[in-house]
Amino acid sequence: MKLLYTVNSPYARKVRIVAIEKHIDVTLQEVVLTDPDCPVKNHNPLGKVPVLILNDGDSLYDSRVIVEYLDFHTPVARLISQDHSAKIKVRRWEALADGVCDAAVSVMLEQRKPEERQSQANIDKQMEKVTRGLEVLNLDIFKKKWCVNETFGLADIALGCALGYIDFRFKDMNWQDKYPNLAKHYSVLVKRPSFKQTMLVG
Ligand SMILES: N[C@@H](CCC(=O)N[C@@H](CS)C(=O)NCC(=O)O)C(=O)O
Repeated sequence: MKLLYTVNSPYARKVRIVAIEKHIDVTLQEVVLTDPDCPVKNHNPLGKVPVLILNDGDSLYDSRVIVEYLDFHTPVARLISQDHSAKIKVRRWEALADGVCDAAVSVMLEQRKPEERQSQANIDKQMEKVTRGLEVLNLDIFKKKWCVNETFGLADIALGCALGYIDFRFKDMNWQDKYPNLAKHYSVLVKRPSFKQTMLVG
């Protein structure tokens, strides 16, 4: 199996952490999305990372499908509960964490445009999604050791990747002071080797 990824994609990081936690051997191929020869579009018509290329040449996307595939691939260290109601809770945490990343990525892309073409209204709208999302995640994690069923799992990984991305892109927003429950959870997650090995860089 080969994973096409970029080092600073929070979605690709989620997949890499899942593979590490489950001890699944995945060959990593870093790509540059702006490169005209970037192979991603040959495997995902949407042109987005992560993409998992299976040994038979078939490809899987997006990150939510890939993590489900990997979790089923081996029963070692289950990250998504088999119980339906717990699984729905896990997927909801993931949806909100990924949604915070979607909004944060939109802000970053808007801010990269030449200043005269930037839309402050769009930046504000996307930042509101980030802050509303973080507020709800902060309330939901209150007094919990792990997100779902008192067990480390995909919900914690998705949350950790979203917080890592916010920390990486918006250092000066002081999210750790504003959302202390999230800060506490993050401080536990970043001690795991899977998080340490996949720190965002740049
Ligand atoms: N929902 C997708 C989001 C993937 C995504 O947006 N990836 C970004 C990198 S962080 C990307 O490839 N962007 C390139 C583009 O949109 O053309 C997932 O969970 O995999």
